[in-house]
Amino acid sequence: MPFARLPESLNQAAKPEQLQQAYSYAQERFAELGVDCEKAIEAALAVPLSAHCWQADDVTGLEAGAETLDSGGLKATGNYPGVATTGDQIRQDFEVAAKLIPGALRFNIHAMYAETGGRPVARDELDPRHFTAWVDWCKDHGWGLDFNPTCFAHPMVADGLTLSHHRKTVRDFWVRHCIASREIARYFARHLGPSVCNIWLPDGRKDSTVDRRGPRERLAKALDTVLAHKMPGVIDTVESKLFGIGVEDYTVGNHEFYLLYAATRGCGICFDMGHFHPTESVADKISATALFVKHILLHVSRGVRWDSDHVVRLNDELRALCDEAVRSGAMGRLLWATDFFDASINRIAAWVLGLRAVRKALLFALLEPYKLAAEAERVGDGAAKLAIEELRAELPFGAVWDWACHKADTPLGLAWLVDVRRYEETVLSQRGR
Ligand code: RNT
Ligand code: ZN
Repeated sequence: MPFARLPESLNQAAKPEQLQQAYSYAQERFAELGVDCEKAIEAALAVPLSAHCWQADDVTGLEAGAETLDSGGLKATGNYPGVATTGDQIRQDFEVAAKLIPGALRFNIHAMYAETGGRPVARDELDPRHFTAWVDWCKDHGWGLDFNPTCFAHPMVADGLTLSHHRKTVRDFWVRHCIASREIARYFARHLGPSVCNIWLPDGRKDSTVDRRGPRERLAKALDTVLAHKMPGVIDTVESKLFGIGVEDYTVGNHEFYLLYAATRGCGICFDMGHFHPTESVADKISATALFVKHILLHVSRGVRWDSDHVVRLNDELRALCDEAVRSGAMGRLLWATDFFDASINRIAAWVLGLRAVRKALLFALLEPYKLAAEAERVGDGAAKLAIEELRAELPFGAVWDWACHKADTPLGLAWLVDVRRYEETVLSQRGR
């Protein structure tokens, strides 16, 4: 695909003396405000970000005869060439991205990324053997591995319903699939350390739903069966949603349902940034929820007008989310995962952009002169608080970010794009589509 002209200097390594000088100046500026840049960098790089595998293949999965996303209310748009079509390709692609993203990583797969050697295996019969390649690969890289049952893109999604269906055979199938998924996550945990198993399902109705209670009652019961047994090392989370394509009127697992489910059952909750009303702030949910729920999984995403799953950028929402993550003191109980899928640009660039943006926002949050601002708020000096918060936009954040990238042995500025382009020319452009 066409490449825009970029400055030649991109290919050259950053000049260490210049970097060091800029960073020293930044350190002084932040220190005046009581902020330790070294500590902030260390803390920002240590937060494990779980990269979603489905950016590689537009949420297609590896199952023989895969169904389209239509049975799930999700939509990936675009047809940029070079889409990954095998597990090996997804892994190879992410290795390229991972080298360009500073800080700790994990990986996040769905049940539909099982590798069954071309033999169809029913989703309720999946087991750890179908995921050994993922585990070996993560072990090689020192990454944890997270999991998601795939309750969409499947013929057993009947009338748009899975765990909440009125027919027991449908419900039971998905209960078995979700239990199998937790077993798989337990196997990940055994080999790679704690594993998040996140349940999201598309259940809902298109129009003027009459029985809104029945499906919710059935979903609560089905989830209780799924979660009945303790799985050591597995962190169970449930993900709510406002609506999906084709199910605009009613979502069985809405926010209230899952928030209360998690609070009463003691499992974790997942907040996806695209799953709320466009002006509703996920950031503000953190400190409230963390009082009552142990684990909060964040699906970092970017909706444009709707739950469009655009590539994550360092925008106001992301900054607010990370600010609240740090300020709330709940960081140790937050789990970070990305969830977006853009098929219209180089997919590896999409990963790098999104994951770098999350890391950047975390660093930005950790560099907040929080103590000063909080003190101003406490004593009632609203003008000083505003002034301190406004100052954040003027501080030399870029120099600290550059230093963090340098420390983490990853490219600065636009330089990562050089590697992504080279890979597109040599590898992606050779793929069939
Ligand atoms: C769907 C949810 C869910 C999925 C992935 C593929 O709206 O956000 O998390 O995007 O599991
Ligand atoms: Zn999500």
